[in-house]
Amino acid sequence: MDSGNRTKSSLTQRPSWANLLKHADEMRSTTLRDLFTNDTGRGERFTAEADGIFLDYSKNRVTEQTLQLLLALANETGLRGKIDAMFRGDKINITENRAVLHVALRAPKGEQILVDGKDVVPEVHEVLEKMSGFANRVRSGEWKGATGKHIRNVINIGIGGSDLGPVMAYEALRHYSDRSMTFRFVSNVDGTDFAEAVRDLAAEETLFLVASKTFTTLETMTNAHTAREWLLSKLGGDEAAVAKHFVAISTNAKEVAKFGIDTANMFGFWDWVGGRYSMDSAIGLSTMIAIGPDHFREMLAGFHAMDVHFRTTPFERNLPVLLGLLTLWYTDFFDAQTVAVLPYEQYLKRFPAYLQQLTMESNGKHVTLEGTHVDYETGPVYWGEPGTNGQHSFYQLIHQGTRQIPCDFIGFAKSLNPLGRHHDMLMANVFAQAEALAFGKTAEQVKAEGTADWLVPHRVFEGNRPSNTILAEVLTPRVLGQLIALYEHSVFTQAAIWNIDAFDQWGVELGKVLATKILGELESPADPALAHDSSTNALIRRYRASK
Ligand code: G6Q
Repeated sequence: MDSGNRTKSSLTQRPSWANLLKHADEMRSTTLRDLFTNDTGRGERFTAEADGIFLDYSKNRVTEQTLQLLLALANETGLRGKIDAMFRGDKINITENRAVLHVALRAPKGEQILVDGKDVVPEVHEVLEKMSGFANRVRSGEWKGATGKHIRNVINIGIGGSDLGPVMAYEALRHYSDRSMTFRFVSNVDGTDFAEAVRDLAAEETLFLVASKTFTTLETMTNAHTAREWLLSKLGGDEAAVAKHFVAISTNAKEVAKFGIDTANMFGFWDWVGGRYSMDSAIGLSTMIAIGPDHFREMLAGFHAMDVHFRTTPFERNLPVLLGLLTLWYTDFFDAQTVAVLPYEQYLKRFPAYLQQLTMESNGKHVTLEGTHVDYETGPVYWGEPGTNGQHSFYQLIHQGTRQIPCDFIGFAKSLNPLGRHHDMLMANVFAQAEALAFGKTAEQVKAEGTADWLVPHRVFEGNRPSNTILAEVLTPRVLGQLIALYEHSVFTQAAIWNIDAFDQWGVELGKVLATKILGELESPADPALAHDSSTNALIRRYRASK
């Protein structure tokens, strides 16, 4: 955006960048049809696999030369060293002076990861043990509410990184969850979210997990206080009930105690876990209660398997590196604005929404680590919906619109709910969509079907539209962990090359500050003196007049 007159960054001055620009020009006139015709083994060769996660990237507008140039760029920009720095616990989140160690959350016992000279792995396992004990007590009915009833309902109150992961994981792993329990997630400061979540629940059977790294987030604190009032109003006002119905997940013990939650019922994590990288920390307590500690550990093992793959596999066979490089290829050299993530698995219906935060909060940055404005595009917009639903809606634009939208199709060999021919039909659509996007349908083919001449252009599919196909055997907790880590490290790869800080999120601050100021103006009994722009002033007046 607006990069026309900027001085050239070190990235765009690199020889490999110049080579990629030149090569992209050549590739624009090559089609996937040609690439496949001229190389019949392509569909088998342009693939990679990591512990059962299979990536077919052959339907991308790339050749072996493209990959070599992208790998050269990764090497020139020091990707290897940057990966090592993250795993070593270096403070690579420079604007917040923090280490970035979500990988430590899934490190097996005995591994050593140092932050400021201290090994953090034992603490990770201590919290996991505490979570397991608690989850087992809730699941077995040993943990009782204030009136002696079993807990049947769990409500996670959190927002952003303290919500999107838990929601997504609950939906994704519902098959493995305790069906006698109800799980809900309240995030929005819109009171409707809370009201609808509790309207049919008995307070005496309800446990609130207040999930907030800082324990100061406006939405979460507002919802937590409302939950407290709701509970007390239903249980006769006895403050002692709070301890049985509220636990906290936070890094801020002081604020937790201030809220009235016993810090013995607090599950901690650390400032080296970013919100959007925290679903496998204590923030995942709702997931653990739903699926049980053993399944949760399986999920962690999946994350860890992908971490090891990312850290140790040569880049040309490294799934997150390949995925990251392909995204960068389209973003910077083909002017692609977005990436569509299309899971053909109903349980992954919240996966695209989860990835939106992971990718866009991480790589939505306009300055380099040195603070200079970039002269290249950074993070693309990620979006998507599960298939086959999307096919009957927005796929039209992907097939025949004017934009290039790289797609990630995600499919599984087996269904968790095998019903008649459903799964074959589902998977036939995955393969058909990727094929149609890549190869399209020519005017000759359309004509040969007897189509009237005037109608032919409408029915032509240009093809040449890139996609990845990611396949796994079946959606398990382990596979979910692998898939999330795959995208986490793809984001890392992109950020490393773009030389941006993928782990801060200053962009969300300004709106928060302004909202606090405006809230006072909306609630002030006397007409406030408004000093915003004329639009904001008028909107505030109109709201005050009609509220
Ligand atoms: C994530 C962001 C953000 C954060 C929420 C909730 O990386 O930092 O989405 O997770 O603002 O923050 P708390 O957990 O502190 O309430």
